[in-house]
Amino acid sequence: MKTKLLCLLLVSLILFSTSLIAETQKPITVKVKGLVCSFCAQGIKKKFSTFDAVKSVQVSLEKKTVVLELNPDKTLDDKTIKTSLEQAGYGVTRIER
Ligand SMILES: [Cu+2]
Repeated sequence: MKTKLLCLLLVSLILFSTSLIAETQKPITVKVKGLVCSFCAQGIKKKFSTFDAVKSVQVSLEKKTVVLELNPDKTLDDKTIKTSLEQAGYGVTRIER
């Protein structure tokens, strides 16, 4: 009886996770000016982590990019991204979606 319940739980968990994958949005790539060291990267990561819509933040010092992965059904407009980075002292050269 217990095994059956556990099995049901596992199946629903798998179904749930696949539906999440299906809804995953295309990440936003932001080209950032002034992004030079790991402190910048940490600060930017921290900043975007506070956003409800942001699932994950990846910063590349080599490419000078910030890649934002959004949560399903959430949006983040260019203006918000640009303002946040400018307030932190960086410039935005391009936002790719
Ligand atoms: Cu820095």
